[in-house]
Amino acid sequence: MQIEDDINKRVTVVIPTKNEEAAIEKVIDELHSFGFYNILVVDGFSTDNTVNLAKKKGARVINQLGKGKTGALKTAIINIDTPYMIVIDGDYTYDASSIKELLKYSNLSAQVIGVRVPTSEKSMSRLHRFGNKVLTLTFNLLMGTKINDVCSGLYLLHTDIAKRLRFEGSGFDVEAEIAAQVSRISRISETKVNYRPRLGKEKLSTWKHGYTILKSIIKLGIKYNPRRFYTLLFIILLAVSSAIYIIFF
Ligand SMILES: Nc1nc2c(ncn2[C@@H]2O[C@H](COP(=O)(O)OP(=O)(O)OP(=O)(O)O)[C@@H](O)[C@H]2O)c(=O)[nH]1
Ligand SMILES: [Mg+2]
Repeated sequence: MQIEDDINKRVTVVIPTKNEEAAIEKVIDELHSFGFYNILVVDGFSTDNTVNLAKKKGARVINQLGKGKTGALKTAIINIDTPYMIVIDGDYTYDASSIKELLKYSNLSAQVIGVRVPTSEKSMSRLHRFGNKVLTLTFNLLMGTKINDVCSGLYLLHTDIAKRLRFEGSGFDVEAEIAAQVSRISRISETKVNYRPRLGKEKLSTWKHGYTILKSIIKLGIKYNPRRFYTLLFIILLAVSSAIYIIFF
């Protein structure tokens, strides 16, 4: 009991939700079973029963300010006073037992990312896996990082660092926006976590959202590591013009 009290004074578990009535109770139950009771559900004006179900399970529920998942996280950050926050999706894809793994690295880094290991083809299609690889590779190239899953929805943040972050995006690019800023001011650690099939209706369109996130990552590269971006651009242009010169002259 003492251990549980300690953990709940140190950690707030943030669940952004938008129409997750099929999953939210199971997510909260599972968090409870691992001793996490300090739960903040930030709802994006769900039109289903998500809010009532979360409240019934004893979670603190607030409405988000601003747009998309970014708005939800901005709202969470200003409402948290524990030293650490854990962000976890409300669709039952992440296993609450993984949070203890993230906490093992909390002294080492300002952010600890749960690198998704799909438990089956249903958790993540091949196309989705490939898309994630492309996004993470582009992020690493532009930011000079060595992250393995920049789009993961399960991560730990030091709240004091989170309160220093600034957000301009509005949706599914929020994870890249966080990692881009944290990588400039502190360290990021990672640990592998199971990724289960989601409960409830899928919201993400692999192509549409993948393309939007890719554009955001390029913008983040220009904003947070401009020297690296323009050096890479210079090298690419030099290589292309050299190739043209060799072929045609
Ligand atoms: N508060 C809030 N939460 C959101 C919003 N959009 C999505 N979410 C939640 O953010 C989490 C991640 O969104 P998902 O729809 O699961 O996105 P995903 O995991 O990338 O994609 P799929 O699971 O494949 O649909 C879930 O808990 C959603 O309910 C929003 O606009 N506001
Ligand atoms: Mg999901």
